[in-house]
Amino acid sequence: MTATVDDGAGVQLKNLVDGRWQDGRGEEFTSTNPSRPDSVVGAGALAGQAEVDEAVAAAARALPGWARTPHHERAAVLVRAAAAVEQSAEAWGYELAAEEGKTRAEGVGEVLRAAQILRYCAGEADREAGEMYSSPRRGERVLVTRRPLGVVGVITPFNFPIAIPAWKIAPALSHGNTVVWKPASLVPLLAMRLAQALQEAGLPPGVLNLLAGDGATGSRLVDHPGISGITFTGSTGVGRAIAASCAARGVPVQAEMGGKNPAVVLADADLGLAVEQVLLGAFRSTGQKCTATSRLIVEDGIAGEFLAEFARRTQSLVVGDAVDPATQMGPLVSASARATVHQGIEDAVGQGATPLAGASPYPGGDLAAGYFVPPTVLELPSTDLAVWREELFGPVVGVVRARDAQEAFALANDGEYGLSAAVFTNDLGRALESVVELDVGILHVNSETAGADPHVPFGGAKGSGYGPKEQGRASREFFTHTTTVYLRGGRPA
Ligand code: UN1
Repeated sequence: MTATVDDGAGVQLKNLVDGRWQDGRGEEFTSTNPSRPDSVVGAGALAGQAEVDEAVAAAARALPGWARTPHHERAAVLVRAAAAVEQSAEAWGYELAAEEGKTRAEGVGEVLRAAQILRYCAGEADREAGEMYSSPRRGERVLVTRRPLGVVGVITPFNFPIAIPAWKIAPALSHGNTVVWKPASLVPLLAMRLAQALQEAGLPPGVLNLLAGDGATGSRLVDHPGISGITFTGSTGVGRAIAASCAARGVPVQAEMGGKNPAVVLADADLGLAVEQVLLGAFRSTGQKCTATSRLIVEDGIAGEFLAEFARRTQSLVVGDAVDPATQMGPLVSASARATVHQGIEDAVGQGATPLAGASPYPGGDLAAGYFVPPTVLELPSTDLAVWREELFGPVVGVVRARDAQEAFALANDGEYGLSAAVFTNDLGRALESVVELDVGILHVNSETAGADPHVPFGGAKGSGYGPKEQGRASREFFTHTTTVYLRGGRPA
């Protein structure tokens, strides 16, 4: 019988190298359920250093064949994988909730999103086209065509165990690259599920290689001379270190990093809508999204009314086991994440922040046994506090009040990140003003800060992003490079 995430021993984890599923040769490890930390979800062994070399070598061998495979055939693999992923949405959504801690509904939604991304990228492969230019010289045309980057190293975070890998791996494959993928070691099971779906959909051996690993595995991959590019999502510190190391060797990097995303609620906003949306932005996925709302800027005139309702709704969120359908917010992913968030709240309160909701750790019972932190709203005495400036990656929102829209936009821009922002207003002029004023990669007018559609660019300004953006046509800028072909033929000039 096949093991399940609820058996106790966990699902047996394997690596994929050169088309073969094999046990890792490094340290043994397990992934556990953050709602019930004594329950093992997956068990296996990390890839050793030699396996990184083997996987890169396999990807390099597979590259010429895959790069020359017609786009339509590459697309067909992604379409078949999308169907398999979609069919598994309920089962894998459950596993995702058990492994990562987001709610089951969010888990199922994320698996479906991965299927949607695979389909979108298949369509892009089918639409692949070059450009033809005229030439200043007689008898000549100039063709611009695209070639794959090569062997791409893919390093993905724990918080979207299948959607983020899909939006990196699918465009890599559709554009003819081969991949060595190291997912976060906290979520190896969902990584294995996606790799299995792609493999079974007909990828030739070596086109996609999966290695369970830790930071050392990631470094080995980043520094590997056989890698032609790295796409990474994670913290700004790690992203910048990767960018520096790759820049020294002239290797392109696509890094999607931290966020400290503001929601700005202006006095003319629909307050009911704003409360709903800020709740989603702040507390879905337990705030563990680089796009989560962690700063709230409220215009003075409506601050009292808005904050009272927002705090009331925050307190009434149902926090519990991620797989329980009644749960509205699950746990954080790990004990260390919980300790960091607790510390961040304690420091803020110590520096004069006023809790409007949450803040105190759960005293006992199931919530204290799991990695749960109450959804927390803190009104801040100043914008100097770390909770306003630094990414905490948890269900914590810092609030400040603004005199008017101008001050609100200035507060929103204050800081080193620029991933996403939300502005709540019914005034078109102010909405348009926010488009000009806010230095962000993603702006939501009257919707929450999180979310990313597969057909439009995703990525941030300032410390939030480095290199070409992800998703949509934008991802082509990273996963391909152009060859400009001067074509002279016919009668000489
Ligand atoms: C989303 O907002 O739905 O790591 C996606 C992250 C982002 C993805 C956010 N790269 O949270």
